[in-house]
Amino acid sequence: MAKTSTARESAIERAGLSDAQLVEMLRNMLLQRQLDNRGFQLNRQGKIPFALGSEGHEAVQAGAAMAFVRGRDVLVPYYRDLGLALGVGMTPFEILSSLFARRTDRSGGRQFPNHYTNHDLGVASISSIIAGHCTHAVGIAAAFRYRREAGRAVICSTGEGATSQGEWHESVNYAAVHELPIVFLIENNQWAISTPQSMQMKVAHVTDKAAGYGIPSALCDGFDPIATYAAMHVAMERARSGGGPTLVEANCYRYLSHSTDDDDRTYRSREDIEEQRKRDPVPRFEQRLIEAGIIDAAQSRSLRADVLRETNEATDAAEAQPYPSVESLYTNVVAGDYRPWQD
Ligand SMILES: Cc1ncc(C[n+]2csc(CCOP(=O)(O)OP(=O)(O)O)c2C)c(N)n1
Repeated sequence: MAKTSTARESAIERAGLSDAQLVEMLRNMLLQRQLDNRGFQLNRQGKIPFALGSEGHEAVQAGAAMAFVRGRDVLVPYYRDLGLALGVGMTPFEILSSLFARRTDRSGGRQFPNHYTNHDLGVASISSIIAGHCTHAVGIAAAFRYRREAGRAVICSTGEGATSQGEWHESVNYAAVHELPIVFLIENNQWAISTPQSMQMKVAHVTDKAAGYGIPSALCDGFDPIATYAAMHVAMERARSGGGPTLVEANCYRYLSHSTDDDDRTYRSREDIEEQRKRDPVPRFEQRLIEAGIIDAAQSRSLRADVLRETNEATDAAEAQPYPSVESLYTNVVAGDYRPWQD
């Protein structure tokens, strides 16, 4: 028998999210997992040079994306933000065009893989320099303030390793002093390539650093998309309403190697990964929605099939696109016809 909406309300702590939004978050997580694995598969098939893995970050990113208001907010992501990019409206075709380095990529097929961007959706281009993008994010938040564009906020995401970088500290400090509308989202997956958190900082949590800048912080369970959404929603509303920046730390785990170029067997044990796998956010959230009666097992199977079909179609479509033309080599590199190396 179908559960009543009252039964459903009590069956899941939903932070004000509707059934449709909860299912949208699950779909994002399933799509993220599928596309993420596709990147590694294509690399092993020799079809693309490189891919990064965001497996284990699905709940953080699906939750954070739900707190983003399209057409108003700006996302300044980092390279592991596949789910955030998808969650704010980027398509699998755009992501795969980037992985295949095809002309249809938003950067014309000339950016590094996983460096998503979409000006129309408010997704800033990624900086490969760890924490370098935090200064861009703060600049955007400062522009909102300067132009008196109230009700807009910036999400600036990084891993926990990035919080050791000078630019990160300068950015958080500047945003704090000027009370800028920005949320610093830390996706703490415990590793910065081969460096564990214990070798990265002396404090137990990145949120412990917030006091040094005089800003509020929230530590949330990054294996739970609803918990991440709740923390991000409060922080984004604070930023949009003139309350200044917040530091949100979401604990998660990186199940795959740092990238297709990294062999994580050299620095962490298989047992550690197996242990963390027990908390895998994707099947866990799927099960929660089934138990709460929000979807049934058949709907969950059909969501998975749909996501696989969408990924396959996008893969074929992106692979069929042409590479950038040789003539476009200098486009967006230097202005006009100016060639500094020829003068
Ligand atoms: C300034 C700088 N130093 C080093 C690197 C090489 N590098 C790329 S990713 C990375 C690890 C970053 O770890 P973290 O911020 O925790 O994010 P994660 O990759 O774990 O999601 C490093 C050191 C870089 N890109 N930029």
